Amino acid sequence: MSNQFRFECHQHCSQTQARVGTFYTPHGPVDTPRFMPVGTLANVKTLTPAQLQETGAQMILANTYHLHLQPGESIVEQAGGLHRFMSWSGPILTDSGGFQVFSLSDMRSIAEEGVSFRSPRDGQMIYLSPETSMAIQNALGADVIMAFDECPSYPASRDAIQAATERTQRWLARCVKAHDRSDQALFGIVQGGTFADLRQAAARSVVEFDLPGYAIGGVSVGEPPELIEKIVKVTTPLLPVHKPRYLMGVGTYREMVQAIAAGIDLFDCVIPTRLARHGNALVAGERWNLKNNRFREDFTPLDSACPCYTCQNFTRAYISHLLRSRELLAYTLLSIHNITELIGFTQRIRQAILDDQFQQIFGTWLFSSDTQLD
Ligand code: PRF
Ligand code: ZN
Repeated sequence: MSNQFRFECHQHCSQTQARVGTFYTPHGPVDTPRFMPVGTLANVKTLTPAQLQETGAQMILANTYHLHLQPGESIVEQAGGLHRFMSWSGPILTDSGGFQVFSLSDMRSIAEEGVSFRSPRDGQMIYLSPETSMAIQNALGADVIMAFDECPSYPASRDAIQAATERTQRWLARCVKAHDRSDQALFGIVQGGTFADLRQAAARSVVEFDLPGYAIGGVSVGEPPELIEKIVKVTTPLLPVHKPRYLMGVGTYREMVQAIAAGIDLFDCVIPTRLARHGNALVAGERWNLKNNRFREDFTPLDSACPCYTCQNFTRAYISHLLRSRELLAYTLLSIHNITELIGFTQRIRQAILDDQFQQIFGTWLFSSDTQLD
């Protein structure tokens, strides 16, 4: 298994902890650092796999929580697994359901054994635990599966964060035991809130499981954004150099640059597709709403430097017209651009690290604030 999921480090930045690598999976390599688009319900909203591939996407995400509720993992398994079900031949990662249960459901109970909640879909009671999450993810068949964790909300008391972090550790031991497929890589998740010592204790114990990759969870949950960098910086030095590192749920420009400088390799975020559904394009580091009057007669591409299908073929005026007319093509065109833009951003960072120009080119994003961790 270690060979199937090896992570090769090609280059280290001479001024930061940034690195360039390749993470190998049974469905192909992932060149890092890299942004991963989110395909919650076995599709990246409004895109066909061919369109998605053209954005530069390599590994994409899907969600245990959503797929368990609908259509249920047995249907995906009968289809031959997620790759065949959704016709995506590249690498796939499934999140464990932990985070989604805590953020999306009407909770019934959280106990040592697992979590019970009411399905927002039909009110049915659902139970998730380390064992059921592993069984579901084994059935879905993604290349990378995530440990079932407890992501504490922000703010919470130190005692509450410590309890959730320690439970996440005990749950990891159960995940490792229950995980049943050697062709799937199980990643552990470091929790610990904004407490440096809890993060470090969690990192030390997660690493003891000698897993094929590690994630940092529990960030971007409402804390001041400048704390993300601090959390990452106290955690990555304790993670092995030769394993991929994934910062969960982060995908804004500044946070990605800062996390890459601290040694993170993988990111995911719903931002590009969610912004698209609200009529927004990511251009020049800004969010533009294409419904705005100023675009009605603007016959230039969204971003004339962008290689995406949208920018090569359509104008701002056309996209503005589609949005005003509520035409569905608008969302496809904006999603293509936004995903291409964020993946391209991480690809430009990758090239800059290879050329040892990372600090020089992206240094303006690397301001450090004075806010301290607890
Ligand atoms: N845990 C899991 N998935 C996640 C998170 C987490 O803490 C986050 C936090 N930003 C996003 N997705 N399992
Ligand atoms: Zn574009």
